[in-house]
Amino acid sequence: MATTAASYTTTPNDLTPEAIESYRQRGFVRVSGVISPEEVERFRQAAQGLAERKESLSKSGTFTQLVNAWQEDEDMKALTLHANVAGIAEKLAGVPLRLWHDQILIKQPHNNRPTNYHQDQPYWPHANSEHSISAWIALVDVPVERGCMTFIPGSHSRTELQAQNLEDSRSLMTICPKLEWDERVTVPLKAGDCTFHHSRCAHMATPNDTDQPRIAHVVILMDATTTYTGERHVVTDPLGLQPGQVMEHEMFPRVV
Ligand SMILES: O=C(O)CCC(=O)C(=O)O
Repeated sequence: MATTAASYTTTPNDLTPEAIESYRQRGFVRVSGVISPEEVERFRQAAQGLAERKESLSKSGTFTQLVNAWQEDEDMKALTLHANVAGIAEKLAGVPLRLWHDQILIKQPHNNRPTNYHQDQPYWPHANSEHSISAWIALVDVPVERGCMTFIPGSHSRTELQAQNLEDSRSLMTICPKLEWDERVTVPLKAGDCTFHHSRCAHMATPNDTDQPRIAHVVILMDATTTYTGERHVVTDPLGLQPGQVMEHEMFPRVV
């Protein structure tokens, strides 16, 4: 399906210096219309189809989690490597990026479980990656009641924190009590809109209290210079990477 740049509300060229500055100061930004309405329909169907064929990595009930969907489905590959999403991400990050991994995250209706506060970076076997960024793309309308994201502005400056326990709603605030009193910003999205967040920006997602599934696709990009630490991770474990090597591999293509 041919899609022209004109059908996107926001392209890399539309990003204002204020939006880029806001992302760098706060660690997240909302960007509208990163994919077209036709693409929303195509990618939503692809995500739902893959969820019927593939087992969820997460068994917690928080969400159905399908990691590296781009390896299993051509339509999901088109979304994960989408030039508009990657172009905006690279402008926000300000450095060349490569794919780390993607994940479809579906919160089932009335799942009754928030995604607890955490930073992403502490779970990853990465060094030399100061600018990693996630594009959280809504494939359905996501009002607050369907499981949208909430961010703690400025928390991406906390680079010293250990990995948080996702099963414990108090974990992040126990590790870093100061964050308890910081502002929190909740960001509902229309289908086709996206939040971009820095990998150290603390965030959570509300439960899905509606009758419709919440379907999001997250494209996670890392600095092109990222090196592998050797720590265990489901994405890198099968690849035979050497600790210290730059993460140049066909699983981690450059995206722009
Ligand atoms: O969508 C969610 O429930 C959480 C997403 C998340 O934690 C992330 O994209 O880093």
